[in-house]
Order: sequence, then C-alpha cells, then structure tokens
Amino acid sequence: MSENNLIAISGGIGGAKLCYGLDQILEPGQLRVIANTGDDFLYLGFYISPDIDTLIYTLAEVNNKETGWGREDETWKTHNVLGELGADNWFKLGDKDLALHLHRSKALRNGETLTSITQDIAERFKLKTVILPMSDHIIQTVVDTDEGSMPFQEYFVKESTNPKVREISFESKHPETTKEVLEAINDPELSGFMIAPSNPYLSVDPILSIDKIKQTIMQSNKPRVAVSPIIGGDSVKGPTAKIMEEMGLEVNVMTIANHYEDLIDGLIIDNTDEEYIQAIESSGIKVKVSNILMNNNDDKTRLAEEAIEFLNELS
Ligand code: GDP
Ligand code: FO1
Repeated sequence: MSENNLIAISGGIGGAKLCYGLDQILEPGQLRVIANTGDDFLYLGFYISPDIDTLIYTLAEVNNKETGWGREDETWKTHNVLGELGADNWFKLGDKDLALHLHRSKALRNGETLTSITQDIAERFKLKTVILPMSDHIIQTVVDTDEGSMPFQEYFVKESTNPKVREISFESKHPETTKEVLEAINDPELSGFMIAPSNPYLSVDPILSIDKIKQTIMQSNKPRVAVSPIIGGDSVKGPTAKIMEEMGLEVNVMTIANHYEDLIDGLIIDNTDEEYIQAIESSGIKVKVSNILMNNNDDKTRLAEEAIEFLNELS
C-alpha cells in the first residue's frame, strides 16, 4: 500500500467506519480526511465539533461502538448534574468527552485555528491519519423543516430528526476552506479521492458547498470513488433514507449516483443492489459491487482494500 496517498471526504459515524479501514491499511500520513464541520455548534459556551471527534475517537479505537459517537467507558456525572441544575443537557456530553471540548474551546479562544488544534489533539491520540476540518470558519448546516428552520444539532438531537425536512442550507459569513485542505487536494503525490458512506445531504454536501473545495477537486485529474450510504433502499443508521423521502427523492443507489454524478468516476454499491449496475453505468459512473455493510473491523479493512483497488483501476 506504500504508493497510495488518499483523501477521504467524511462526516462522522458512517464515514468514520471506512476511514478506520483505510487508516488500518495505509502508512502514516497517507490518509488525509477532509471532515465536515457543518454540525459544529456552541453549547454551554463550548465549541463542539462532533464529526471531527467521532473520526478521532474511532481511529484511536476509543469510540463508543453502540452509539457511534462519544467515547467508550464514559461516565455521565457532569451531564447528570447539569440536569439537576436545570441547565441544558439535551446534547449528551460525557465526562471524558467534555475534557476535549474544554481543551479545544480554550485553544480557539486563545486564537488557535480549528485546523491546528485538531492536529494537536490527533497527535495526542497518536493518530497516523491527518484530520483536516473543511474550514476554520463557522459554516452552519441549517435544516428547514415543517416545524421551522433550525441549526443541525437542534434538528438532529433536540428534535430527534422528527420534523420533516424541506431544504438543507449552509450558512456562513466566510464560506472558505483552509490552505491545508487545498494543499492536500493539490498534492502531486495524491492517488485519489474517496467519498465515505456518510449522509450525502447533511455530511458531504456541507464540504462540497465550499466552492473552492469542489472546484479544486473537479480540476484534479485524480480518480474519485464513493461508497454508497444506501443499501437495499435504506440507510444503515441515521436519517438518510427518511430525509431522502421527505425531499421527494427515491431511496436507492441510483439517487446516490445522481447526487454525486458530476463528481465521481466510480461508485461502490452493495450486492443487494446489483439491479442498478446498468442504469448507473449508463450515467457514466463505473460500478463495483461488494458487501458494503461494515459490521466489524474486518469488514472495514476489507472494504477499504477493495475501494483502494477500485480507485487504482480507475486511475
Ligand atoms: P455521518 O453522515 O457519517 O456523519 O453519520 P450519520 O450517522 O449521520 O450517517 C451515517 C450514514 O452512513 C448513513 O447514511 C448510513 O446509511 C451510512 N452508513 C452507516 N454505516 C454504514 C455501513 O456499514 N456501510 C455503508 N455503506 N453505509 C453506512
Ligand atoms: N447524537 C445524539 O443523537 N445525541 C446526543 O446526545 C449526542 C451527543 C454527542 C456528543 C458529542 C459528539 O461528538 C457527538 C454527539 N452526538 C449525539 C452525535 C452528533 O449529533 C453528530 O453530529 C451526529 O451523529 C451526525 O454526525
């Protein structure tokens, strides 16, 4: 695997599974993940960056395997006391997790960038993969629903994704990326791009909403492959399928192919979705069929190996 230098574009839970597999088989520094920060928000005065943290905890193997977010062996003393005090505790911060938020928030207040404090935290967790926030500025995913417009975490956690989604937008005074992201995309040694199986609308689109990221990727002559987050007409976890229905989209891999049509050269779909091969290939996207459900670490490394092989075939 020494010749592979990859960029993965990822949200948190689903995307982190593939990133874990890639991280396991690549050499240190060969994987750079451009991470979604559209979910970031200020909560109890702290800066929370859930997808970056999910990626760090997952790659460091300290993540909570049941929820997909937060840390394993967590305690909830602060969360419980916040409840007793009548303070906000709808967004559950474990005690260990909270230490990270305290540390990062102080660094940001002292003028550090999100990119540099993320790099510092990743090094403390001994990661061999580089996690690059999509931006050092606030770019807020806003969900317009039948119950009004709300920031992402209010929709996702406070309202438990119950409101019906009408539109998703990304609000920012500075919709800019970082020099680190652009350098990574323009690296002459780069082998290609992998779009991880994250929620396309809520986790990948915020990254692609930054014009300079999308344009620079489109100008690159390196191959681009996505792994479908939809299997057999449903999402594996989370509200992807529900949101697709609410936005009037058919819940299948063809819709995922159409969504990424101008961006990707190849799409990896599940064995159960073989019937879509022809239709997707006629839209100009090459298809690889595999078992893309990642139930354990072996699944993650096997799928990562297959995705790299596919990327190399397309280069
Ligand atoms: P994020 O979008 O990666 O931040 O995490 P979410 O939990 O919001 O979305 C998870 C997405 O990943 C959903 O669309 C899931 O269907 C998808 N996903 C989760 N686990 C797997 C998996 O094992 N295989 C595939 N192909 N997709 C997955
Ligand atoms: N997701 C929830 O559904 N409920 C929570 O209370 C919650 C807390 C939380 C704390 C830290 C963190 O890094 C993530 C957390 N998440 C929680 C997940 C978060 O909402 C993510 O943005 C989503 O999983 C989408 O990627």
